[in-house]
Amino acid sequence: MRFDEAYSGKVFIMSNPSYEESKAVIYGMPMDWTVSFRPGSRFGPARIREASLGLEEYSPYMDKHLEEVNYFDAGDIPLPFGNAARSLDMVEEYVDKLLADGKFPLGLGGEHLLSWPIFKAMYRKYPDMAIIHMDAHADLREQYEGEPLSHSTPIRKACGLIGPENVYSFGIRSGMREEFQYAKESGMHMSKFEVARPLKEILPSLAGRNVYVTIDIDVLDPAHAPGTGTAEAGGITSKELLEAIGAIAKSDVNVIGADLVEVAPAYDPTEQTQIAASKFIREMLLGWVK
Ligand SMILES: [Mn+2]
Repeated sequence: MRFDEAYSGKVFIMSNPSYEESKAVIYGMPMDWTVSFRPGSRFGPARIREASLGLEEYSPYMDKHLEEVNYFDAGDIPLPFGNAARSLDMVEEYVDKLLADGKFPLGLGGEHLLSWPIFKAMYRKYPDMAIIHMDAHADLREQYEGEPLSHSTPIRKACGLIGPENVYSFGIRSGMREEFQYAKESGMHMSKFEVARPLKEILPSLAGRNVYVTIDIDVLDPAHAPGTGTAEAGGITSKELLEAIGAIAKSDVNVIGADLVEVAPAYDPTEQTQIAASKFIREMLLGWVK
């Protein structure tokens, strides 16, 4: 006999073993090839799954139990080390398949550039989509040291793809002057420093819209999430991020998919970063998969 994999720490807690029956699919993207500072987020997905073992399956925030959501954990996409372009193609192809099968894609990073191929796949299916982005960094660079495939560029690429007026960034507290200028002039929305309050103000205007949500764990203060490559002082609490996830769940937006990126476990011997991340994933499953 084999013991229950749903409680093994190898898959996210309480995952359904059947892909076919699942509504949502958790998939890992173990890539950190383009990061500008400290690598290590390739180990994020595995550590988040492991940390999920410590979670309660019931959420008092959502008043829901994980058994009420049918999700499958696909494991990690076997991305080729060092080859960013081919890794991104593989992610795009994989998310295309999830969408063709009617699944809600829930991605675990890995670095933030991985959201770019996901945006492209989502946009093919949902040409009216908007993006909600929570992050310490604007990620609005066109390139980093001449390299357009960098984890500092995905939101700029998103603006080019779906139109800056459909991109909503929150919690931003770091970037080049040009990135903040672009945010001001392009017509995108950018809330600096805060997340929950401005998000709650914006959500009514997104009612009925298809919205993809990308969360960079470094939106949190390093006190709450030190395990990340480009930690940035002055961030929000994990309580505020939970509040933001809850506000989206209670709103009238239609969440079409999400990712949580940039967890780099090696910088956090207390493991609190992945423990917090696993809780955010639980809340996203309970609140956003309808
Ligand atoms: Mn980012």
